[in-house]
Amino acid sequence: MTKNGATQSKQDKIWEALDRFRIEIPSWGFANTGTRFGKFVQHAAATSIEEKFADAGEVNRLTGASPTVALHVLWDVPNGTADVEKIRALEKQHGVKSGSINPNLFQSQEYKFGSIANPSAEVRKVALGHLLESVEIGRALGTRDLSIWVSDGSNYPGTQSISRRIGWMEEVLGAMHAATSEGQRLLIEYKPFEPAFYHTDIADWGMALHLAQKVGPRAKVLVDTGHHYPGTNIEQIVAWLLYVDALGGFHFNDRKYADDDLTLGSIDPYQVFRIFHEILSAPAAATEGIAYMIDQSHNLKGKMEAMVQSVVTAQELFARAAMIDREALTVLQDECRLIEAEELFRDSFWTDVRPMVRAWREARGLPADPLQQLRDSGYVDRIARERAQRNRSAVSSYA
Ligand code: AOS
Ligand code: ZN
Ligand code: ZN
Ligand code: ZN
Repeated sequence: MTKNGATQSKQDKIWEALDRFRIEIPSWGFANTGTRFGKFVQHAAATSIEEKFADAGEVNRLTGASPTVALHVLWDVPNGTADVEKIRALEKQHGVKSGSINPNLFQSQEYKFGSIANPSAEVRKVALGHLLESVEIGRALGTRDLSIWVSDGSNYPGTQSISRRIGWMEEVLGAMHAATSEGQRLLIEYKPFEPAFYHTDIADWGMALHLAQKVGPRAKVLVDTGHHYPGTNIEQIVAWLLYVDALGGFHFNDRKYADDDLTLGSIDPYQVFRIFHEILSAPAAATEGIAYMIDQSHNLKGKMEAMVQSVVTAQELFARAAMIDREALTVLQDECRLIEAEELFRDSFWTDVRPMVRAWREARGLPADPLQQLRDSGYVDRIARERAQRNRSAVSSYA
């Protein structure tokens, strides 16, 4: 093939990949968050579901790749039932749809010693009630995924029965699964520690996979990239989950130390590239339903800017992974031509795809540079002004 021909086919691969790549953004990524040491309030942060939909809609308008927004039951849908009419109106107004439904099993005082793994049958019942409400919310809104993150665990050896808690979780999640309908899925997330520091009830992908397989066919595993010990080979976990048809989706974020929730690819973009490569190497049928979601918390960075950066970075890394000549790579792997295989792999990673992504954006009628467009539009200044004003009047009306 001529040099031009080769470039052409790379461009085709990239455009085709970008046309189908979508990543969900979390409503909580637009809200004020911080660490246990303090919260630095940003005037532009969203404080209501209306503002979160507005911000998510703006990110989607800029990137064309984030048409759904993850909702958090307690924070976005208080009282346990969705105001479907109101949410439908917001979806229409801002051009983004509701995405995964995220129950909250970690904030209520009742959950001090656990939610679905709590030794008290009473508390487990409360947790199940909340999960069933979440299933209902998902059904009412017509969304597919329910993302379950369980913060349960213990802080000191000997203080809880690790094994009995497994059975309790199986029971509750089994009952939740039984309540789901055909088009719904249960995504089970794992995390090694925090807030529990000795044992966490769903600590790794083995435990999440067991629960998913135990509770039923509509349950899958959710991989949050920040929820691994340093050095964990996450792409290998992804390859295994794909192999056993149990990969439900991702919470993307980056980390340097623990569950830092930094913007995707900010510390180790090569890892995201390697994850995408495993997905793109798997049979299409196994990867169709994968939910790509962002789970980040922007403490110091502007929320809108951070979200646009993340979506754009995801697109660029997906494009780079899509470029790999997988047929050629397979030959090199089979013949154990190690250096050539590695160089072929690295060549895609080191290719600056930004001009090609830019051309794709222009061809699709999207802003060529979403971050610049965000700046030029004055959106952040405007919401900062409006929301600061509104917060001031809210405060003074309390006085
Ligand atoms: C917590 O560490 C998990 O990443 C959760 O997925 C997520 O941050 C939470 O569900 C948001 O409510
Ligand atoms: Zn997560
Ligand atoms: Zn995380
Ligand atoms: Zn997390």
